[in-house]
Amino acid sequence: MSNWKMPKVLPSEITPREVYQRRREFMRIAASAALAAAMPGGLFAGERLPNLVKSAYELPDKLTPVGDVTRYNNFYEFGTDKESPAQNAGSLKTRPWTVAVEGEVRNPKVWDIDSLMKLVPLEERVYRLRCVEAWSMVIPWVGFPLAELIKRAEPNGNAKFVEFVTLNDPGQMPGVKSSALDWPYREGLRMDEAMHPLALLTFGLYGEVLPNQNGAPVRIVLPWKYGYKSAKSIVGIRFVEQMPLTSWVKAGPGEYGFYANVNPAVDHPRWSQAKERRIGDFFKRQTLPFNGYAEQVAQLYTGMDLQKFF
Ligand SMILES: Nc1nc2c(c(=O)[nH]1)N[C@H]1C(S)=C(S)[C@@H](COP(=O)(O)O)O[C@H]1N2
Ligand SMILES: [Mo]
Repeated sequence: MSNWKMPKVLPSEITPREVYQRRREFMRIAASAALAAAMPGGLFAGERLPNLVKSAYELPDKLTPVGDVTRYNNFYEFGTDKESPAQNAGSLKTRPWTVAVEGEVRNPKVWDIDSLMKLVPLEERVYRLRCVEAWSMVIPWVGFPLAELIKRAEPNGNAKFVEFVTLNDPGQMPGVKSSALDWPYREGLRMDEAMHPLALLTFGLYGEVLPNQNGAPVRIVLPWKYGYKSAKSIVGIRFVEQMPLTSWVKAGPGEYGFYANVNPAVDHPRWSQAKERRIGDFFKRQTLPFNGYAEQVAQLYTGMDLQKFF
């Protein structure tokens, strides 16, 4: 190491600092993508999504490297360890795939996934994802507002909630043989939450189709809520009158609420929710109310006791 010399001209001296940093960020992402592609189990499908619309949603946060996004997951149908989904989700068959839109709507329809993806132009939006386990990531998701699909379904007056039902196939999903959760994994939203423009029906990340472990071929992303609300590998979207009993509420009603809005003031009974560790960071950071999206979504909850409706 002793004969190693500092290069005379640092890249930071010959390019504007911003360009240099952006290039470094790009190289870091490219490196982790290459690494992920080299890993077994098809970690990153590598299938580009065409004609992406650049979103108006900007975030100052640094992106989480794709290798972390695709190798540190929660997807209990493929095992409960963070590494299990990347190792086991290769067995998920994402074609043919349909999503049944049904219940209290004027236009029920079984959508083929490829038509659903073309409903409106796909957008890339960088959203934070905050898990209830107090880690977080920043991911460039690709999709369109769930509201676009809901509008076409024309919910009737009885539709007060939306329920998401996900695939439950023991042949493809080794984890559903265990009783870790009540399968199929179910999630839900109140109608006004589901119609919010930040609720994203998601088909990809980092410009490519969703890797299986991230919920291929279609999932929900709700950036102001804990990650468990963002149901993966959806096969049904049901409009219902009663608040759906979701898998996590059923598993532990004292620990997991229906609303699950990110709230540093309401602790999980077994740990604090005041701070989070951004994956890749050493130091923890303060968790923001509604995961930093309070300005956009807080008005959905005015008058509600958020200690009670957690
Ligand atoms: N079907 C299904 N969807 C799911 C889960 C799951 O176990 N099964 N886990 C949830 C949890 S707890 C989190 S934090 C996010 C994780 O998404 P990611 O692995 O893409 O980061 O997915 C959510 N969606
Ligand atoms: Mo989570």
